[in-house]
Amino acid sequence: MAVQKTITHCTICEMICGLVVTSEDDRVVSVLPDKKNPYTWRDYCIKGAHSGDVRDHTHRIRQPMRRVGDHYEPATYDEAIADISTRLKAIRDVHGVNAIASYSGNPAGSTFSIQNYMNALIDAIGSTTRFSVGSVDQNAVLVAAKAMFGSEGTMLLPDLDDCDYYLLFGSNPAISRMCWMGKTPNGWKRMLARMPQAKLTIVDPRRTESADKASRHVAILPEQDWAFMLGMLKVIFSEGLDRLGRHDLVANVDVLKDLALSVDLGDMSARCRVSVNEIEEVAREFATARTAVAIARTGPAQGRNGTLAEWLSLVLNLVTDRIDTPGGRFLPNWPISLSRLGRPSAKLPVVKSRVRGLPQVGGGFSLAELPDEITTPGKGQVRALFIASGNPVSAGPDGAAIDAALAELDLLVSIDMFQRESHRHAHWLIPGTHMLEREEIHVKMHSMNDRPFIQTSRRAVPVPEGIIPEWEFLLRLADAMDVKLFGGHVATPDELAESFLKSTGVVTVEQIRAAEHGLEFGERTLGHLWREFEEIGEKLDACPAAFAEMLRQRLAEPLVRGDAQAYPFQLISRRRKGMMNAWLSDTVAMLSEADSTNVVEIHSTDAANCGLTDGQPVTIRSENGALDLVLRVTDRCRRGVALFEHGWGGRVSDPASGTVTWSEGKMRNLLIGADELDPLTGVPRLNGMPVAIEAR
Ligand SMILES: Nc1nc2c(c(=O)[nH]1)N[C@H]1C(S)=C(S)[C@@H](COP(=O)(O)OP(=O)(O)OC[C@H]3O[C@@H](n4cnc5c(=O)[nH]c(N)nc54)[C@H](O)[C@@H]3O)O[C@H]1N2
Ligand SMILES: Nc1nc2c(c(=O)[nH]1)N[C@H]1C(S)=C(S)[C@@H](COP(=O)(O)OP(=O)(O)OC[C@H]3O[C@@H](n4cnc5c(=O)[nH]c(N)nc54)[C@H](O)[C@@H]3O)O[C@H]1N2
Ligand code: SF4
Ligand SMILES: [Mo]
Repeated sequence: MAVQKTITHCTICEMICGLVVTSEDDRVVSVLPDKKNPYTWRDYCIKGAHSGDVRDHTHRIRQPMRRVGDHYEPATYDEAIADISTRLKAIRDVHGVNAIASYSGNPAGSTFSIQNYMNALIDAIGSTTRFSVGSVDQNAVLVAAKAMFGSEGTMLLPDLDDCDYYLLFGSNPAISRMCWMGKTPNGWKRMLARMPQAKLTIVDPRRTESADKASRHVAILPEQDWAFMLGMLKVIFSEGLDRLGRHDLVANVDVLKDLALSVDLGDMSARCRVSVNEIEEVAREFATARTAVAIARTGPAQGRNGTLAEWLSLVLNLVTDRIDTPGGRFLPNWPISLSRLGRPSAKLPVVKSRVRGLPQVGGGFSLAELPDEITTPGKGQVRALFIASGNPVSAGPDGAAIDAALAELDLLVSIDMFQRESHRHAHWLIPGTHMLEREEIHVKMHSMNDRPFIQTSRRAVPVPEGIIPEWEFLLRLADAMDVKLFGGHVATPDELAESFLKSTGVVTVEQIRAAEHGLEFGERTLGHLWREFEEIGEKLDACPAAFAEMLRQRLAEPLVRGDAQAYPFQLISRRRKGMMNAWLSDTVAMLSEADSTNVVEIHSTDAANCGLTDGQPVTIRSENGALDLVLRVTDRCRRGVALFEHGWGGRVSDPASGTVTWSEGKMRNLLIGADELDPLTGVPRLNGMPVAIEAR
C-alpha cells in the first residue's frame, strides 16, 4: 500500500489554510492542519477536514457528459471540444461575440487556474459578457475602493493584533471565519485573545454566535447600517473626536463633515432602530480607543445599501486616523499589489450591460441581470454560457427566473465536480478537478494576506483517470476556436503565476516551490496606501459624489418602509460550520447539522403579535415568491427580521442515471427579487428582502 503525506493548502474558503494530507492508494485518508505552516495553521475547520469526501464522492462527474434529449451520455474531451467549439463559432457568427458569456462562482475565485483561464477564454473570444459572483457578495468593497482609493483592488485589512476596539458590521466570524477580501488567519481567536482589554462590538440584527462573545451587541435593522454609521460620524465631528491623519492626501473631508453634521441623531436612530444613547456610546468608545477598526462585511454588503455601509465604515477609520496606522486598517502590498495593478484599468471605459445599462463591477455584470440578458432579443443577447464552479440559481436572486432563462440557451456548459441545480439544463457537463488534485500558486489570494506569505498547493492525490484540469480543457477549447489565451504569451498556470510574480522582483516560483510549508518573505510594514497616493500624486476621496447623492436619496426616504404593512419582516441569512454556500451540504461535515433546513426564525414578540407559535407550519411570502416552512420562535433575531438560511433546496443529480441524488430544504433565493438592487453595485436584497409570514 502506498501511503503518502502531502503538504498543501485548502481552497474551500479564502483562508487557504495549510494542510497535511495523508493518502493511501490514491485515496484521501486524512486531512489535518499543517502545524508547520507558519502563517495559517491554527485556522483549520471541519470543511477542510472532510474535504476528501468531496473528492471521492460517488456522484462526482468523472468524464465529459453530453446531453442527448432528456438524458446524458459519456463522451471524450475531443468530442466535447469539437462540439462546443463548433456551436460557439456558430453563435459568434450569428449573434456576435458578446452572445458568449461566463459566470464564475466563488470556488473559481480561490482557484488560480479556473478563474484566470475562464476569463481569458471570454477575453480571447472578444466578449465582455461576464457575470460575477461579486454581485451577490463583495461588490460593495470594490466599488467603494475604486471611488475612494482609485482602484478596485485597494482592500484594507485590519491590524488585528494591535487593535483595542473591533467594530464589526454584519459578520459572524465565529462561523464564517475572518475571510472576506483579505485574510487574517485565526482572526476570530486572535480578536478574542485580546479581550477583555480590547472591546468587540458586533452590529447584527441577530444575536449571533459571535455576538455571544462580544462586549456589545447592537441589534440593528437590516440595510440601515449607513444610518448608524452616519449617526456615529455626527457624534465624532460634533464632539471634536475626529483626527484626520493625512490632510494633504485626502479630498472632500469638508463635504463629508457638513453632510454628517447636517443629520439629526434622532432621525438616524429611528432609521436604524438603535437608540441615540447607544449610537453615542459606540461612537465615543470607537473614537477614543487607543487603536480601533471598523469593518463592514456581507451583512450590509448583500443588501440595497451595501455601498453606503462600506463607504461610511471606511470613513469611520479615516476620520479617526485608523488608516495605515498601527491597530487600524492597512493596505497589504505583497507579493504583487492588486491596488497598483488595478489602477491602469480604473481609467478604462466601464462596460455597461445591454438591457439595464448597469456598469460592470470587478469585471462582471450583476447576476440579477442574467435572465434578462438571456431572454431579451437583440444584438449581444446571451446564447451561450459557461458556468465555472458556480451555482447561480441557488446563489443569485430570483432563482426561478435564472433557471427558466438557462433552459433557453443554445449552449450551456458547466465546469463542476457535480451536476447541481444550476446545471440541470447544461448541454455539456465538464468535470472539475478537486483542490487536493491541483498544484498551483495563487498569487492573487496570497496578495491579500495580512503578512507577507505565499505558498504553492501540491497535488495530494492524482486527478482521476478520464479528467483533465479545467485550465487544460479551456486552453484546448481556445485552440479549437482559433483564439489565443493571454495573447499566446503563457500556456500553463505556472507560467501565468511567473508572469505575475516577475513584476514584483520579490519572490520566484522556484523559491515558493522550495518552501515546504510556505514562504514568509519579509516583515509587514505599514504606510503603503499613503505612499501610493504620494507616488501617483492623487488624493483619497472621502466623499465620492455618487455616494453622497445616494446617501441624500436615502435620507429623503420615509422613516418606515412603504411596504411594511404588507411585508412586516426583513429576511436575513446565516451560515453553518460544515457548509460552504450551497455546497458541502451532502457531505459528512454537515451530517450533525443537517436538521431544520426549513425553519424560519422570528422574535417571540413578533410571533405573539402575529398569533403564531413555535413549531407551527407557516408560509413565508415576498413579492417574488412563497415558501412553506416551519416557524421557530427565538429571542436571537431582533424584532422585524426573519431568519431563513441560504444554501438549501438545490438538487444534485447523477447524470449517468438521470436521478436526483440529493435535495433538502427549500431554496431561499426564490424569495429574492432581481429588480431592486443597490444601484452602485448591482447587488440584490439577499439581506433585507421584505417578507410576510402567515399560518398555513
Ligand atoms: N440568500 C443568500 N444568497 C447568497 C449568500 C447568502 O448569504 N444568502 N451568499 C452569497 C455568497 S457570499 C457567495 S460567495 C455566493 C456563492 O455563489 P456560487 O459560487 O455561485 O455558489 P456555490 O454554492 O458556492 O457553488 C460553488 C460550486 O462550485 C463547485 N466547486 C467547488 N469546488 C470546485 C472545484 O475545485 N472545481 C470545480 N470545477 N468546481 C468546484 C461546487 O460543486 C458548486 O457547484 O452565494 C451568494 N448567495
Ligand atoms: N462555514 C462557512 N464559512 C464560510 C462560508 C460558508 O458558507 N460557511 N462562506 C464564506 C463566504 S463565501 C463568505 S463571503 C464569508 C462571509 O462571512 P461573513 O461576512 O462573516 O458572513 P456571515 O457569517 O453570513 O455573517 C453575516 C451576518 O450579517 C448579519 N446581517 C444580515 N443583514 C444585515 C444588515 O443589514 N446589517 C448588519 N449589520 N448585519 C446584517 C447576519 O445576521 C449575519 O450574522 O464567509 C465565508 N465562510
Ligand atoms: S474551509 Fe476551513 S480549512 Fe479550508 S481554508 Fe477555509 S477555514 Fe481553512
Ligand atoms: Mo462569499
